[in-house]
Amino acid sequence: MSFLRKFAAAALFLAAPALAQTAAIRIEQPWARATPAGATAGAVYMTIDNLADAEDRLTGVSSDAAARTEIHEMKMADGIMKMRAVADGLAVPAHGAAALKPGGYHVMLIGLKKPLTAGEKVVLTLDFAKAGKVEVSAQVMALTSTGSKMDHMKMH
Ligand SMILES: [Cu+2]
Repeated sequence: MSFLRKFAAAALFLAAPALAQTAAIRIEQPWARATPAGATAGAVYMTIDNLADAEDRLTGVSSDAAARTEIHEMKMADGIMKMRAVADGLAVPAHGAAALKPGGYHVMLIGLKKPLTAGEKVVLTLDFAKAGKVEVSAQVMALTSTGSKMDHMKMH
């Protein structure tokens, strides 16, 4: 009975969907915002879970989708939203998570080779100090900014 239970648990584990993960790092819901025509930069968001007993650090990101890829932070400074590249990476606490989301941390794609189009995917390689390289496929979602909604309302 005990053997069967163990076997069932192992089978369940093997049947788990192939998420982007190493033993220690799990990426949840990676997504990017579709870019308007002519835009040369785009942002990618996700939640990084660290299942390990030690802190890890996202030290770099690369992608074939853009000329350059940076880890950015958005912050209010003197009443203005400003973004800048984080100097020494993004810490992911042990048994914790780091959230990349609009208005905060994000992966910045600079010099897009083509616009990010809703329904497509953008592939990134995340580089962690301890876990190493983790490939992520981010879903591109429709562009919904307050600005475009207002423009749309004005048309009616
Ligand atoms: Cu940015």
